[in-house]
Amino acid sequence: PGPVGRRGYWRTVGLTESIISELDTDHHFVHRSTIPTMHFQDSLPRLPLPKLEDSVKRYLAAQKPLLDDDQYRNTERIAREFGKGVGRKLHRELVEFDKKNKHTSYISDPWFDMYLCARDPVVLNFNPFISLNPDPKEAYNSQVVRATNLVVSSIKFLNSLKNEFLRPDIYYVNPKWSQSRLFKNFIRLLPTSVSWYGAYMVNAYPLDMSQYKRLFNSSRIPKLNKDELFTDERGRHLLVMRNGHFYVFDVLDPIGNILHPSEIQAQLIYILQDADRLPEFPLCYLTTEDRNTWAAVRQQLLEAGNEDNLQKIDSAVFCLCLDIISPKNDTELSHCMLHGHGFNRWFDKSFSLIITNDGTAGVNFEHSWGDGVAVLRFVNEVYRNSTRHPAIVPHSSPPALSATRCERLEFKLNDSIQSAINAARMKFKETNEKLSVRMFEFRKFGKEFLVKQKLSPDAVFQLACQITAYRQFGKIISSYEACSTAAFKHGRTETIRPTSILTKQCSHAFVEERSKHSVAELRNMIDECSKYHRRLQLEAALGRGFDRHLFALKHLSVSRGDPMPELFLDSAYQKLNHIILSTSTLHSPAVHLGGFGPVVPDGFGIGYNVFDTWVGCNTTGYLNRELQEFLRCLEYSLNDILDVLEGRPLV
Ligand code: BUJ
Repeated sequence: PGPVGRRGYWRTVGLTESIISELDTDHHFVHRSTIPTMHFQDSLPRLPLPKLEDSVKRYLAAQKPLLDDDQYRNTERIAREFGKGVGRKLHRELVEFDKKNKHTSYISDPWFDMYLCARDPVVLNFNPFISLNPDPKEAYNSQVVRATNLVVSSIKFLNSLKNEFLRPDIYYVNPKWSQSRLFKNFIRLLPTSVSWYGAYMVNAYPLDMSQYKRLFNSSRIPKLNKDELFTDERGRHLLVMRNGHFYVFDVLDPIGNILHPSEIQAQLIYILQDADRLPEFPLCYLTTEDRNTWAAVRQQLLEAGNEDNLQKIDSAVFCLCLDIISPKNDTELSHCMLHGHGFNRWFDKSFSLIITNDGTAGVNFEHSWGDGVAVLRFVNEVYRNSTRHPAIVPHSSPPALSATRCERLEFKLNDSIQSAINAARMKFKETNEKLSVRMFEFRKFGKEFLVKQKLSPDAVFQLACQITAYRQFGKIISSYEACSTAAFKHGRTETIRPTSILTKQCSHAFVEERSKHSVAELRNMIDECSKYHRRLQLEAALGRGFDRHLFALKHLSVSRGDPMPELFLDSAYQKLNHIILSTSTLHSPAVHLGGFGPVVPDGFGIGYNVFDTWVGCNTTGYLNRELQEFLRCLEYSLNDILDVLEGRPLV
């Protein structure tokens, strides 16, 4: 798909500017930005390619705490040889490639490949979820009212995006500029080739918006060995799932008018009544399969005459899942949003908006096309719009349905497809039964306290995890914190490695040498860890990590069919990339919870946030006992840190 150009969508449907301006803002858009959505895209800075010697240095610094002296010496030798030999050659080629591809970043293609070539099921292994706070007005939280309002707001978001009315993502160092008319009007007049520099002059950093073109009307298509991403901007229909049945109806007319909200409500009510029982062979389970299995069955589905239906699923604006369950607590909610029962999700859809029976909403998203920044922006806007400008009010009565606009998709399933669905269902059930989800809350301090202590809240949480892992496993383990590189054109993410020599020393002191150090010494260790973590965070956000660079070099070597360089065969490299603690954080007034699965069978997935006055995390893992123990130790570590920060010795 081509990029969404200014007015691009409307031109494809043959609209003139005058008709567009007649579309009333409140009813069709989430807002109308002065600065066009894609205004900065042409002049965004490019993701820097670090110097090879810097990446080797950073790699070794991340390896050091994980290895004993002999192992480190060996890994150091291998890395240095790589830096002088084969790595240098690969790096030079990568630099050349990067120079010739100024429209993108060096990591974009390799990162798409990383996702699309992975053969594990997307559910649990890749798709994260973000769940929304309830609508503050109690009565707006019934399933149909919430679903209708969120669907309307989502389509307004889509309209805003397609018409370039959506405000560009900008990171403001000084947020006062975000409100300033002068700033917006000045920036708007700058040509797109220099607009980024205008923002930069006032310390505002526009972010890459390229991922948004795959937010709507998009699906991941399973293919043998490498999946594909599919987008059809012409799709005007919504896919609704209920009890494993598929329904589609148009939510937009050809000129971009949103179907009247009461009509949308009426369609949803019809669907709730119509889908009263599960189909015998719920097709959705196939999207929980490993990708090659699913690719083969999808081929059979096409051959059995289901092409039109699959096309409707893939091109739908997005997928709305109307669930029959009402989760009793956050753990159940997490299970529901992360994987559900499997029969009422199309996990390949770019995102699914899930509404439970009690009106709780969340988004489960496929990860290959984009990252948390884009999805969080979408969640924030639809939450805000649906709560401030709800399209329908509770108890509003929808028009009586004379003829339903919605089509139920009926699939032709032969014996072989039916047994594939049964097999997928069994596998899915087995895997899910093994997954534990555990919530954790620590109420004794939060961001406010830590900032007063001149510490980075994120660093303190990460340090607490390091101390915890050391206490639990008696050693340092490989850890990962996701960091966005959306400040660069086609940037994705970089890894922050929260393990360092400093966190190792600190963990050792907190676990093994509790009475050996004075409170002042311990406090000093925390300060040093915080400073170092801040530096790693900044470096990662500026594209100066080592993970993506080495990954791109490895990708280049593999794609050329070269023998694998020793660096990537080194068991220490593999250990570093066997991520036991996989962590990610986000903060937003719209978000209630978020989470993702562990990335290795013996690891934990840790979604966390340091709130103003408390610390919370939502953790997942296949090893239930270990996960429980981890959280018990985490509480211990946070209490220890609090003791030291308040001047009490460790006992
Ligand atoms: O690193 C990457 O390239 C992408 C990562 C991959 N991984 C998840 C494996 C780290 N993807 C993301 O980071 C996106 C994750 C989106 C969900 C984040 C959840 C954060 C939860 C915050 C709220 C927790 C509050 C708990 C309260 C009890």
